[in-house]
Amino acid sequence: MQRTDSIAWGIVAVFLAAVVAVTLAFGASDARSNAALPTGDDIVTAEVTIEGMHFVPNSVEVPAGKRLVLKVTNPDTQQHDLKIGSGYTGRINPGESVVYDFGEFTEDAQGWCTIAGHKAMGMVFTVKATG
Ligand SMILES: [Cu+2]
Repeated sequence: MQRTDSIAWGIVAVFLAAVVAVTLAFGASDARSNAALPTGDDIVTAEVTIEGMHFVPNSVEVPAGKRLVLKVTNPDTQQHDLKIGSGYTGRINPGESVVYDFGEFTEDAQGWCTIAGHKAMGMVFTVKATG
């Protein structure tokens, strides 16, 4: 009886430890999240909406030394995404938003939607590095 209780509590403890580990691994370090835009002196944020095969707005200025964090919202009826350099939001489902930290920019950069044909139809986004 005593021994069975100990084993049961041991299993519970292992399970809880696993949940905490998974939460830390996938919560804190993931650049993509559905959270609200962060704030801070070292961050430039913008809300970008996809409308009729365009990003609105389709450009943003990022001063030197600041990180660009975008909230991209897709109200369209099909998936879209946004890739700028090595930064990538991943596919954004219809009706969903993704907050993504694209990091710092030392020079101008162009981004686009990677889904076939969308870039040619106007889904491009310009980052202007200033300062
Ligand atoms: Cu697209």
